[in-house]
Amino acid sequence: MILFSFFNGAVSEVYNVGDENGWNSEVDYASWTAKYNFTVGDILEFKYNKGQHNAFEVTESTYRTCESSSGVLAKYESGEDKVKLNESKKYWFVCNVTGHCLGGMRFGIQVKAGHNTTTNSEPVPSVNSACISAFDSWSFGICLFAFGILLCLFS
Ligand SMILES: [Cu+2]
Repeated sequence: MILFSFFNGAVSEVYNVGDENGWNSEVDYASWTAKYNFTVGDILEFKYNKGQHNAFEVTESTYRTCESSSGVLAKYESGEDKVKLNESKKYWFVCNVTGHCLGGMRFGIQVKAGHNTTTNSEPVPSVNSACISAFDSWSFGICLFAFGILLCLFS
């Protein structure tokens, strides 16, 4: 069960946004996103020079207008931002530095439910049963040990 959870955890992918080019004005993000299938549990990593860019998760209308006075869902500004894709939905990202969104630093991706969705409901019961079975064999060992001492004492 532990191995099973571990295996499923290892399946999630980390996508470096823009691949080796990173997150900047020179990349065509429409063709970058077209290369991959994003699944719930995957991680997007935005790499850029802190302060020169940022990554905002926004609504679709904010993505279309690049007008970020509203519709901002999350802000990432560290320069090495890891964004976990927790939901099966359409995600929209823009750079909020003036002119960058209109200049092409924006993309939308469809995140599909997949292998990880079934595991999301799984970990609690599987960990519990793993603990219970571990405890059972442990206490069984103690019983054997105690029984062995008793045998020694009375023989
Ligand atoms: Cu930018």
